[in-house]
Amino acid sequence: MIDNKNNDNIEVSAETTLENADRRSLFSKTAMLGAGAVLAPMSAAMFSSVAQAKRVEYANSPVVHPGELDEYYGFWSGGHSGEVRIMGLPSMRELMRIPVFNIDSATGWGLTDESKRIKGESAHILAGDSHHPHMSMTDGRYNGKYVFINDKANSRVARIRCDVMKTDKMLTVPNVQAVHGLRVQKVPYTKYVICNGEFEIPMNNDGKASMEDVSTYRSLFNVINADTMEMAFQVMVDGNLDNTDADYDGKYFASTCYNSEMGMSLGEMIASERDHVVVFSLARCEAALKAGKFKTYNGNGVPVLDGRKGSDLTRYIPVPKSPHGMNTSPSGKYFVANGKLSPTVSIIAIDKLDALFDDKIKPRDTIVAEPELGLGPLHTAFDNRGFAYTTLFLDSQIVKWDVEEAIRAHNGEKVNYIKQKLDVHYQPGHNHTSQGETRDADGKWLVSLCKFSKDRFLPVGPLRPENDQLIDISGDEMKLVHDGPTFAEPHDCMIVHRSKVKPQKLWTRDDPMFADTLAIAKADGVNTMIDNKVIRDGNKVRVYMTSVAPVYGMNEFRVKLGDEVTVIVTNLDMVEDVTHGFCMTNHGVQMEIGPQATASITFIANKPGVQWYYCNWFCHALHMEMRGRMLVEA
Ligand code: K7E
Ligand code: CUA
Repeated sequence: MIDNKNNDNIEVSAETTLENADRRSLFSKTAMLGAGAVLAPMSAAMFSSVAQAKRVEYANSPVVHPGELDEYYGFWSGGHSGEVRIMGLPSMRELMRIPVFNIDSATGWGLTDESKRIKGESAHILAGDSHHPHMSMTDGRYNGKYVFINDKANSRVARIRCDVMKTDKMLTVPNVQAVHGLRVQKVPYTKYVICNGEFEIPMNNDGKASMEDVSTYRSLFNVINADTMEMAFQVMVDGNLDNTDADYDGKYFASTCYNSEMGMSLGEMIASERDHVVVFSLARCEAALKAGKFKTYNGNGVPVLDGRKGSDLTRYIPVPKSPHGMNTSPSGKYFVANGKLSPTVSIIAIDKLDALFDDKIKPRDTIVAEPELGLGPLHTAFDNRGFAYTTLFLDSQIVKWDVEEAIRAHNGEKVNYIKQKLDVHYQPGHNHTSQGETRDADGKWLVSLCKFSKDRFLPVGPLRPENDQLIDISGDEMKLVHDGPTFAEPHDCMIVHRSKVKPQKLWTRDDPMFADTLAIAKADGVNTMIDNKVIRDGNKVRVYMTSVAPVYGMNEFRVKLGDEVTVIVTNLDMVEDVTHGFCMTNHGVQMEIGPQATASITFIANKPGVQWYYCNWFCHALHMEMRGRMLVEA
């Protein structure tokens, strides 16, 4: 828990606006030219030269004109909206929403048969809390295949296919509660997705084991096979787990722990001066797994390795109390644990971890600096010039600092490693640089995901948007260039150059997303590309229809009251962007059918009489006429 102690006393004067911030820097430059100039009234010519100077001052242009395309894809978590959003950068335009853990009436996500199959055992859960979207990598670089994201609320991890930008797998992680920090293995490729079980629970959490004896509670580190999206193994730890990241050698994962006390109340959780970072050796974990050195719990058969203190699978590095973010520098040299309650970050030298695991050095010997940055450091991002950018939640600032200089200062040299502090608005959580979690960090853009927007936008009632701010980091100084209101609550994001992502324009006819539906059609003897047919199977009715703008292949079909009706629509349009919908009026039935896709939805025909269905995705001048009747016999 962080006390927003400066919420109330933040003065939002004109000083904090972009224009005035620039004017402020202009004044200081003018002052260097001569004090007299500062006092002279500004002429129109001077103003226009200010505008000129401002234009050239941005090495990066944040302006994307109408019709122009952005240079980067941003993948934003939707927080407790449960979704993922695709942003264009630098325009900060929202390009698309990908429903994941939420339900979505536009696309039918969570309603269609296909999405329910993907959601599997958690299909009945209609809510989620997405935090950390991260793309699959090859050799420490984004490979454009998948984005993975966690659902803290329901302990799930989902995978999004980047060729179609749809969720294609979902897994409920067993034996844990609240899956929080999530990252991917970076090197040699994303074989594993790693994520943290945050809340501590009894290992056999069946209500029969003691629920009072807190010493039996555990948190688990979770390793998921990225390809199959099945559990590979879990590692039991001491303390709880918060955020995590992987190295660039394919050897180590590191996670922060804010509750080494295993406290059950706030006071207990923040009692000790130090918590820790736990480092996992992948090779040792895989060897233990192979050797069968694991147990299983709750009857699910998932192997759980013992990585508690004293185990050779892990090492515990004490750091100042209640660390939060964990970020690997793109040089591959450091893990940075962000202090949260401590004004410091702890820099762990990854090249010392071999010695630590061989017990040649002590855990604290891996810490090469613990620079003091400001109040409430939560997350750190990096550029390609050796600078790090850390969010200061309590100070409402981003601090830019030099990693190597911080290490030199730690070794006694007199260097000021802090380069700049930039006000952001307000209370930033995550930040992210363009490609900054990969070897391709390019030092162009930084996004600060601010939790509060307060006075930055027109008031919209007690519930306000968050504020995602775009900052140009390409020059010597960070420059705030854009305020972007967002709905609850992008925790984290990632920024990928557009050259890495190659989305399809149409669906492929045998796409795995609806392969099961096509198999059912085949068993019914239906060719979905041609046939418009009703198949009765007891009280189950399958209605197959095609769609070509602006008509369905079937104007009407007849069922009996109480039938379980599955409508399977195939969109025969081959034209980019001609998406059809299917909506059964008064039945809560809605879905999207993309060009060349097949989609299906199942419901009970529980209303007698004439029931109209219609296309709810605008597809044609005669889109209103794209409708038909379900005749329900009483
Ligand atoms: Cu810092 Cu869930 Cu990544 Cu939010 S966590 S800020
Ligand atoms: Cu088809 Cu609207």
